[in-house]
Amino acid sequence: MVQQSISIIRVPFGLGAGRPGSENGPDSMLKFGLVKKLQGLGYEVEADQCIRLPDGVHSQAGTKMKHFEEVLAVSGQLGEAVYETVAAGHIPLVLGGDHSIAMGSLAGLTRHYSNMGVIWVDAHSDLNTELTSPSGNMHGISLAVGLGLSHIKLRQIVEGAIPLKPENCVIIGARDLDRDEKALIRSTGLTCFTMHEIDRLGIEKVVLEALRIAGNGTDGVHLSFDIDSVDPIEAPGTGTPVRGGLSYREAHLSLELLSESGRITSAEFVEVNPLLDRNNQTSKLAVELIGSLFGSRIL
Ligand code: 4U7
Ligand code: MN
Ligand code: MN
Ligand code: MN
Repeated sequence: MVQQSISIIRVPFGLGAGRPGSENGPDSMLKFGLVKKLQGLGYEVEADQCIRLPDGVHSQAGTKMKHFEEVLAVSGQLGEAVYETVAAGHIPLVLGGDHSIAMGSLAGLTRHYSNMGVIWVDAHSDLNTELTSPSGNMHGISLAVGLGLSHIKLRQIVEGAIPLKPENCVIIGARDLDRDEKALIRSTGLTCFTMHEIDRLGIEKVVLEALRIAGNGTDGVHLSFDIDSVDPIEAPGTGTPVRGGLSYREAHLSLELLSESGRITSAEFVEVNPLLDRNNQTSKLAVELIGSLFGSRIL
């Protein structure tokens, strides 16, 4: 991460998930010392941006994708804020909220970066579309939207936004993929390092390879970090936990390697759900992990 100023953008929005609580993620991460931590690492931190659902936006009951209108409204506002932030030369650090908000981040970022890579750390691939989604939850389609595979396009969210290229997108930590998501991974050629591959290759090799792919010829690399990538033993406070995830050490090492690379130009941390947490363990972990991404080290 280049030494500059960080602009935290809070997105207290959880309607893209199937259960409530992730809307409390941003306040919880701030409460457990995120700003102090980043300032202690030498950054100038601005934390006054907050994206709220505009009044009067409601989806029709009975449409297949739940809270479609609300997600698009929030994403539009977030996309503009992210675009303004990068255009002003600050590093956007987006705090979710559920993972549907990534549509907004990606829209704002691809308006600025003409060829952006993405590293998507998640137990899931978020590659359903409105046609394949088994749940109707918008947080399960955000990467598909980013890649231009859904009817929802990034340019509808932010004018001038462009789709991601699958050859510059990498998923790390996957262990719960739906049938149509697996088929999309095969047909698009997007790289997906499952937990199986992390077991076999080791997390260091996987992250360095991910950086090579997402960094190859790109003018920016966005990190989208879903806290459910981490094993539920360490991160129980999330709406869609899946056992067999990244260990505490693997999660930290991943973020340390991303930090050392100096290639990450924006990040979002999503799916922290304080209502489902145990002793705020997950919020505290998220703050620590963000610290690792921005250069916190043992010695
Ligand atoms: B998250 C799921 F069916 N694939 O589409 C779906 F298993 O942002 C889960 O990664 C999506 O947490 C999880 O609803 C979305 C389901
Ligand atoms: Mn996700
Ligand atoms: Mn997930
Ligand atoms: Mn989730």
